This record gives sequence, structure tokens and C-alpha cells, in this order.
Amino acid sequence: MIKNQKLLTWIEEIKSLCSPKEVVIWTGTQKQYDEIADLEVKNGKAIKLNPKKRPNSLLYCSHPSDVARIEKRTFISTTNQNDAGPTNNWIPPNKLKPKMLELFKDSMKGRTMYIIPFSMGPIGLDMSRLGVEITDSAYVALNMHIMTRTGNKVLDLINDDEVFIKCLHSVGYPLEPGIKDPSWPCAPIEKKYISHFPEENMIWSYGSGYGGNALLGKKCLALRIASSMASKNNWLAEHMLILKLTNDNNKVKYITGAFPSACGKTNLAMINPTLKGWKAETIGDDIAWMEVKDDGKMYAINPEAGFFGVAPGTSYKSNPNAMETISKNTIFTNVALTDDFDVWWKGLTKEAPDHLIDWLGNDWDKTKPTRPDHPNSRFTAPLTNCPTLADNYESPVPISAILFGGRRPTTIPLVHQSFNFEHGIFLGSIMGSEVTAAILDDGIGTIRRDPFAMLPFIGYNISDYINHWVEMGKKSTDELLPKIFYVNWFRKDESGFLWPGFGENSRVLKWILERTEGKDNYNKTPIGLIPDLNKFDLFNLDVSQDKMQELVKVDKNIWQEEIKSIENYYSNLYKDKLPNVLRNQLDNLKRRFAF
Ligand code: GTP
Ligand code: SPV
Ligand code: MN
Repeated sequence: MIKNQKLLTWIEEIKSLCSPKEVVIWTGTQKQYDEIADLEVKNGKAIKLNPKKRPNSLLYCSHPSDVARIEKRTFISTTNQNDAGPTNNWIPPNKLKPKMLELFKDSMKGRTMYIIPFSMGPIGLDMSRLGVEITDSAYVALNMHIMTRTGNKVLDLINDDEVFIKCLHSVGYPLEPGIKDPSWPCAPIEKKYISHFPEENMIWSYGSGYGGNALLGKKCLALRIASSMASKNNWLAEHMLILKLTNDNNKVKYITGAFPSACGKTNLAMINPTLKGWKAETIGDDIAWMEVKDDGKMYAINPEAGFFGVAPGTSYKSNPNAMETISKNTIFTNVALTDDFDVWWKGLTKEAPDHLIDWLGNDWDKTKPTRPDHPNSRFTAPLTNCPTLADNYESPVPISAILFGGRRPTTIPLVHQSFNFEHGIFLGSIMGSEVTAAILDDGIGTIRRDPFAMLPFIGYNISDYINHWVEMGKKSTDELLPKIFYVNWFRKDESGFLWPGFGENSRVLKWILERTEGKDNYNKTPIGLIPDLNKFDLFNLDVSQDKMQELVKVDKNIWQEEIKSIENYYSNLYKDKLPNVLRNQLDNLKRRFAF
């Protein structure tokens, strides 16, 4: 039962604004989940997958206009534009709120309004944060049940007069009498708004039902609002995986990694090391909240309770742990349906089945020029399904290394280490990657800078964000803070990727952990420390010496171009607010190359 007066008042307010047909409070029981799932199947919204092959699992297929995060329709709404900064779309609250209130007016007509209390982070942990999402989408309710800790246990905390973050969501498709509900209701692009009000820690999302646009605990709360909260309270909210590693001497260390969307976080978080005696365990695959504790070390938690992972490319060969994770209790979105009511996507098996129903609901066979799955199709599955989930996944863990990475076909070596923490901040700031299908955009494949893999997720001014990282660095010493690395699994030559990736990335992790222990296994270059190939584990690896040389090459001419590009990027983006740390680091880099 809801007792928190603030919550009761807010629910009444939204009820009279949005006019839903009925209100359902999410209790978090399996019974409630199953009932809503069954109703969705009965109403033709979802397909129940073959219980013999994929127990307790659903397939949803979205409207073709609603397939990914939409950065153009994502807003940071602050009184002053400077507080949102140059990386965010900005509309001030006094303009945005009236516009959105008009859209929300009666927007839930004919629909059920779900009240979902949730905790980002383990229930009751001091690093966790509470939220309530009000939504008219059963898909969102079912996904939130998997992706967050939800239900009565969380409500009990909120009832104890705790603060919670208000998250309002509507698919933006009111059911006027006589209107048939489509299988994936949503609003046209120009009416979609994914809005954040960091001054009052509030989220309003209208018109999209997909992923990060609609599961408001994830990118909206745990990254955009959380990063803004963290900047004022000495912590960090980052787009990072968290991985536990045990080496062949039984030594345990933890790392985090920030790679842009669809650039390998889930895969690294579930890595099966090819190195003998090494063990990897999963803690998180998308978001890390971090703080420096009294012992001077940086600790991380995964605020999520599930995976919302990229389906294409996932197979027993590339990521067997993900395959096990999604073997049951999973919601699939925008993958293809097989004749025996199982799922298929590009890369699952070498050959596609002879016949499929594609994600648009059409018959598909190999003569069709189109692919049957959407490139940003996804699975939603609970962390507890993951065979490699670490047993201490709900406790803050001390981080030894932070990895930055992205898809860079040239220039960036397989791995390099920063000279110190502030140089690491510089590496984060210049990160770039080929744009992937995780964003609804025309620019897929082109390289864009994506600082800290946070370009779409920093909920405030990026200059302040960089300076906040500097402040975090001052909370401890370089000795105790995580060491910072830049990795690139995606360097290419004419024949494709130079590096086999996936399980073989454990060789890079081994080098990295040795570096955190100060081992002399490196060569110094102007951009940082790269592996000395004589001291890099190449045993049983099928990569030629030439390719290995190419993978760690730092080419002076190419870097001269890269530095020009960084200078341009900095001056276009930061204008007169370039943080000192970046100016100094860029000067240092130029000096080391002596251009
Ligand atoms: P988001 O959930 O969007 O934040 O993405 P993510 O960073 O978790 O990406 P994910 O691990 O799902 O990887 C996306 C794609 O990259 C998949 O198609 C993978 O097969 C591919 N990939 C992951 N790791 C590697 C690697 O080491 N080498 C190569 N070549 N491809 C990889
Ligand atoms: C990403 O795009 O980085 C994702 C998927 O993790 S979504 O939650 O839809 O943003
Ligand atoms: Mn992500």
C-alpha cells in the first residue's frame, strides 16, 4: 500500500492529467509479471515463445519508427542553457513543460497506468537511488521488472518517507473510443520527447516505447539525472561495464570499461577468457556508479538488475554466457521468429533458417534482400540468469583499472595506458567511435567523438563533467586510483579486423592487470604505454607477428592528423570553456611528439 504522501499526490495529479482507464501498482511478484505477460500475448502485443525452447519468454516487435534511442528528441531542460552545455539539446522548463503537459493531457485514455516503484542499485544500499515510473506501457512494466529491483520491497522504503525520482512515461497514443490499439503504439518522431529536469531530478518521456527512451531507470535516471546528481555529491555515474577477474595465481581484481553503445560492453562483461587458469565473472554490462571511499580506492556498483543487450552478433561462439543468460525468462525485441516459435538474429548461426517471420511481421526467406532482424534488436534478461554472475555482484567492488574504448579502424592501438589519472581523463575526452545502430541517426558508420562513451548521457555541461573527473582524481592518489587504459578491438586492415577479439581480449586484460601491479611489460610512446610484444601473452594465438606489430603501431604522421582533429574538436565543442586539464594534456602530447 502506498503511504508516501508525495507519491500519493503525484499519482493523483498524473491520473487527472493523463486520464487512464485504470491504475495498477507494480508489486513485483512473479504472479503479477505472468498475468500481465499473458494479457499482452492475448491482446496480440507480444508473442509467447515456445516454452520447450525458451521458457517464460516473449517476443515484441516495435513500430519501424521506434527502434532505438533518439538523440535528436532527447532534452536536458535547465533554466540556463549553459547548465545543459553544448552536448545536449536544450529547452528551458518554462517552454518545455507547457508543451509536454499538452501532450500528456488525456494521453493514457483507454489504457492502464502502471505505478512502478524501483531501486537503482541493491535495495537499501547507501549508493542506491529510488525512483517511481508511471507508464501506460505494459512492455515497459515487464522490462522494468527485469532491469530494476521493483515492487513492494522498494515501496516500503519509499513509504518510509524517502526521496524518490519521479519518472513519467507515456507511449503517446490515447485510445479514443473506436480506435484500435496497434501492437506497438507510439507517437510520430516530432512528438517524441525524452526530457530531463535535473534541477528537480525529474524525467518526462513521451511518444517512444523503446529501450532507453522508455525504461526510465536506465539511461534517463542512472546516467543523465544520476550524472548531474553525482557532480554535486562526489560520485560518478558512467556508461561502464564492471568485470571481476581472477588470474592464474588466484588474485582477484575488478575493472570497469566505457565503450559507446554497441561497442562491446556486454561481450567484455561476459568474457570467457582463452587464457589458461583465468576466470572472469560478470557484475554489470552497461552502467557503473562509482565513488572514492575512505581507503582512497574507487568503488563501483551496477545499478541495474538485468541486461538490455544487443542481439545481433550474439552466438554460442562469440558469447556463450549471454546465450545461457537468454535461454529463459527473457523478453526479445525486434528479432526474427522461427517456424517453431523460437528467435533468430544475424550472427546467431552461420546460416539463417529457410523461413522466418521478420521483425516487421513479414514472411522472410534467403531470397529476400533485407535482413530479418533489426540491427538494434535486443534481449532483456535478469542478471541472475547469467552463469558467470559474480556472487558478490550486489556489493561495491574496488576498481583497479578503467578501460576506455570504441570502434576505431585506424590510429588507436590495441591497448595503451595513460601516464597518470589526468592523462587518463584526456584519453576519455578524445574517445571516438563509429556510430552504431543503437542510435536512430543517419550517421551510422561515421566516426564521431564520444567522450567517456557518455556523449548522449552527460546530464549537464561537459566542461563541468571533465572538471568533475579532475576533482574525483583529487580525492585520492594516483597510486590508489584505478589505472586508465584505452583499448581498441576494432582496428582494421584490408582483410578486416586485425584482432580476433571476444575471449582473446583476455590477453589484453592480463597485460592491463600486470600494469596495475607495475610490471615492466611496456614500451613508452608519446601517446602512452603500449605492450612490449615480448612480454605480451601470445601463446596459442593465431595472429601473425606482422599483424601484432600493426596492432600496437603508433604512427607519427597519423597522430599529427589526429592531434589536428582533436584541436578542432576541442575548439568547436568547448569554445571558451575548454577545461585546463585538457589544454595541458594536449600541449603535453604535442610536446612528446615534438611537432
Ligand atoms: P550497449 O548495450 O548499446 O551499450 O552496447 P554494448 O557496448 O554492451 O555492446 P555489445 O557488447 O552488445 O556489442 C555490440 C556488438 O559488438 C556485437 O555485435 C558484438 O558481436 C560486437 N563485439 C563485441 N566485442 C567484440 C570484439 O571483441 N571484437 C569484435 N570484432 N566485435 C565485438
Ligand atoms: C545504449 O544505447 O547504450 C543502450 C541501449 O544500452 S538503450 O538502453 O536503449 O539506450
Ligand atoms: Mn548502453
